Amino acid sequence: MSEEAAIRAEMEQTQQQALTALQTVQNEAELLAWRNAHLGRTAPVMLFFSRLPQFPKELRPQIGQAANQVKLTLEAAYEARRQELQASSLQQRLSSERVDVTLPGRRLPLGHLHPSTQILAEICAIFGEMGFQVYRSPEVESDENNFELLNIPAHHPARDMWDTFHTTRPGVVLRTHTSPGQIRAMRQMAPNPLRVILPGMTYRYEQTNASHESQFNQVELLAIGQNITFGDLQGTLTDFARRMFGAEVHVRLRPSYFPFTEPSAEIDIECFLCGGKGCTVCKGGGWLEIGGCGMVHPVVLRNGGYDPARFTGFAAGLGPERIAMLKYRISDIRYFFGGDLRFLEQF
Ligand code: FA5
Repeated sequence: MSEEAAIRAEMEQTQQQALTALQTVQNEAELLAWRNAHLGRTAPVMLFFSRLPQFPKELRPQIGQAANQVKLTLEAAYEARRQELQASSLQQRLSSERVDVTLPGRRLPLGHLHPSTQILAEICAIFGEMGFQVYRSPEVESDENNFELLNIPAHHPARDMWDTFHTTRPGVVLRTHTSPGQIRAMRQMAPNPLRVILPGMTYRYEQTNASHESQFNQVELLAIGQNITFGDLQGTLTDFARRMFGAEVHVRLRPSYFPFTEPSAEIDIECFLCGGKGCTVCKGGGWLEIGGCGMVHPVVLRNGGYDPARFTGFAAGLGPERIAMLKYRISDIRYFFGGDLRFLEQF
C-alpha cells in the first residue's frame, strides 16, 4: 500500500470511530466530552495536520485537504447531533410540562389613593350627605382674601397665628388656611343662602414637628342663611364627628379667638380610644382638637356681600391629617408627605 493510501485509510478509520462514538452521545455533557476528544487540539484528526511535515512534499497538499475534509465532516456531524439533542430535550419539556389554566393570575401592582386624599374624600362624603357642596378655591391667594377681608388687616397681631409663605409678587401668598375661600364662595353666591365645604392644601412657614407640617390640608365649612345659629354649628359638627369616629363620640366647643368669627371656638372631640378617661393619645386630657370654628363675623359677611342684619352663618376649619392621625393612630404628621412607601402602602 502506498504511503498516501495508508494515511487515507487511517483518516477513514479515525472519522468512522468518531462518528460511531457520536451516535452514543445522549446529553449535552457527553456531547462536550465528544467534542474535546474528537475535535480538540490533541484529537486524532488534528494530529494529521501536525504530522504533515513528515510526508513527502508533493503529497502534503492532498493529505492536508483530506485531513481538512475529515475535520469538516466531524464538525458537521457534531452540529447535527447538537441540534438533534436540543430538539429532543425541548420535546421532552413540552410533553412533561402542562399549562394549568386553573392557576390564579399574577397580581399586577396597583397604585392607590394617598391617605390624605382618602380622608378628604371621607370628610367630603359625610358633609355631602348633610347637603354641603364642594367649592374649590386657589392655593395661591391674595393677601386681601387670606387676611384683609377676613378681618385681619395688615399689622393686626392675629397675623402671627398664621406664619405665611410670601411669593415674589407683593400681595400674593400661599394660603395659610382655607378660610379665604369663604370670601370667594360668598361673593359668588350672595345674596343666596349657601352651604359649602372647601377642601384643599394650605401652607405655613413653620417649624415642623410630630403634629405640625408646613403643608397640610384643611376642610373649610361655611353655611350662610337666615336664622342660622351657634346650635346649628354644634349640631353639624357633632353629627360629623359621630359619622367619622363612631356614634358614641362627644363634641366640645372650647372658647377661642379667630378674627373672622364671633364667637369663636376650638372643636374638640372626646377621645374615642379611652372614652374621655385620659390616655396617651389624648395626653391624659380626654379630648382631642380637630379644628376651629365660630359664627361668621359681621364684617366678613359684609365683605362677602351679605347684609349682617339679615344673614348669619357659621364656619369651621378642620384638619384632615389630624383627623386621620386620630382615626388610624398615626404618631407623626410628617409621615404623610415624607414619601415613605412603607407608610403609604398601609392605606
Ligand atoms: C384656622 O386655620 C382657621 N382658619 C380655622 C377656622 C375656620 C376658624 C373657620 C373659624 C372659622 P387653625 O390655625 O387652628 O385655624 O387651624 C385649623 C386646624 O388645621 C387645626 O385644628 C389643625 O387640625 C390644622 N392645622 C393647623 N396647623 C397645622 C399644621 N401646622 N399642621 C397640620 N395641621 C394643622
